[in-house]
Amino acid sequence: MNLEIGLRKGIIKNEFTVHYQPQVDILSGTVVGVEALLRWQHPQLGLISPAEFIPLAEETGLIIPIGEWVLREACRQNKEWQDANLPPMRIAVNISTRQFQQSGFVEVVSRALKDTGLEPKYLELELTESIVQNSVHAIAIMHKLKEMGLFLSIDDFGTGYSSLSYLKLFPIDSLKIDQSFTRNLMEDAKDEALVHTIINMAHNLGLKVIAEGVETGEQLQYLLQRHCNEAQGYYFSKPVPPDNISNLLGSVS
Ligand code: G
Ligand code: G
Ligand code: MN
Ligand code: NA
Repeated sequence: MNLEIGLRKGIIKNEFTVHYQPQVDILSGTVVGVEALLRWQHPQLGLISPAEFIPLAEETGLIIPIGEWVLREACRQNKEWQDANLPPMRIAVNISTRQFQQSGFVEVVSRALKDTGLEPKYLELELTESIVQNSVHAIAIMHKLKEMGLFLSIDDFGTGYSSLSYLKLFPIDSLKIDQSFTRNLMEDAKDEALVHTIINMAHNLGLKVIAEGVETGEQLQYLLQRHCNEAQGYYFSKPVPPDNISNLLGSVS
């Protein structure tokens, strides 16, 4: 099968869905956000992971319509949860650098918020370090998004090729510690040192910090002792369809 043709058809035929993974405030144990994670339900091949099709979507530019669809769907879903009187929380959407750099990205975001009625403070954009390319443009866009009231974070922190100097320049709110550091936290002294150091660095810069890929109570306990703010991972829940989220709200730990 030609994946690109499949992707184009998938957009038209509505084959995409979004799953959601809770993000938990470590001190209170409450869900304070969810990350939107795209899923492709292919008619023949079944569920295809974004890891398999996002790179192609980026190369072909199809990430622009797909990314806009995810953004709108996530905003719509969060507003629906709020209208159903679930506790208000942030929804985090992954943004490809290519999508971020398209002209009119700020307008795409503001239209999604306006059309769905979601308040900007309940929308988080997860950006990656590759955004540092063309950083003058990126910083200007980030400032516009911050003025609108959005929450901005750096995803997969520490796995890109960038220098740390961008941390002084980017108007961001939080760092997401990549799961490759969290995974062997309790067994590998170097991973432990990196996680500890990222938490302290984030706090010294006035940023929040969230650990991804938390799978065990021991990892969570460690993160609590180190004052990491939030955690996300299979320990709490894998990404689930939207209907399952209401069961997870409130206290999960
Ligand atoms: O959800 P995991 O479930 O398999 O996601 C795999 C990868 O795909 C992760 O790196 C994740 O950030 C990325 N991803 C998931 N959903 C989206 C999306 O809507 N847009 C972009 N750009 N990346 C996504
Ligand atoms: O790049 P990004 O951080 O957006 O990727 C999120 C990816 O991590 C998704 O593929 C999601 O399914 C996966 N994921 C989330 N929690 C865990 C976890 O606890 N362990 C592992 N191995 N993967 C996880
Ligand atoms: Mn992410
Ligand atoms: Na990550």
